[in-house]
Amino acid sequence: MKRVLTYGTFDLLHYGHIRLLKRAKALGDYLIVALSTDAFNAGKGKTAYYNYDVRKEMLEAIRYVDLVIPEETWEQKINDIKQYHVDICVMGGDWAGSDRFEYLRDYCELVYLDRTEGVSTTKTKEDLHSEDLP
Ligand code: C2G
Repeated sequence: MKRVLTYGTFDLLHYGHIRLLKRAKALGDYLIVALSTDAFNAGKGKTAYYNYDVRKEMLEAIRYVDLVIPEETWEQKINDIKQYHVDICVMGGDWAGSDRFEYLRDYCELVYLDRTEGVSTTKTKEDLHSEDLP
């Protein structure tokens, strides 16, 4: 059984997230999502629209996702890989080459997948605040 791990906030879930999760799952047999907690996001100066419990509930409803665990620190990744016997860590291309992930190559395969263009949580928020919505 090939086990895949990915990290993210997955706020205001959209098709870019879904396509990432679908492709991540296709790389193995079991997909673990380490979901940023509200406290971890606060540490990044981010506040998700939906809280952790709701974001977790939505991810668990996705057919590609087998397990959701909390992402509480930047430093937990090696422990996650060992604890869950992860074979592949997958992230979107915006993280390609990042020091936050490159060191994981010593512990598992690391794969960056192209982001889905034209959609993001930030863009959704900006569009909804826009005066010239149709
Ligand atoms: N993503 C994507 N296409 C988009 C938007 C997002 O492929 N249009 C991917 C991102 O590259 C990421 C995943 O979907 O791999 C989740 O996106 P975010 O919730 O924005 O994740 P992020 O805030 O980058 O959190 O420790 C790492 C962080 O937890 C990553």
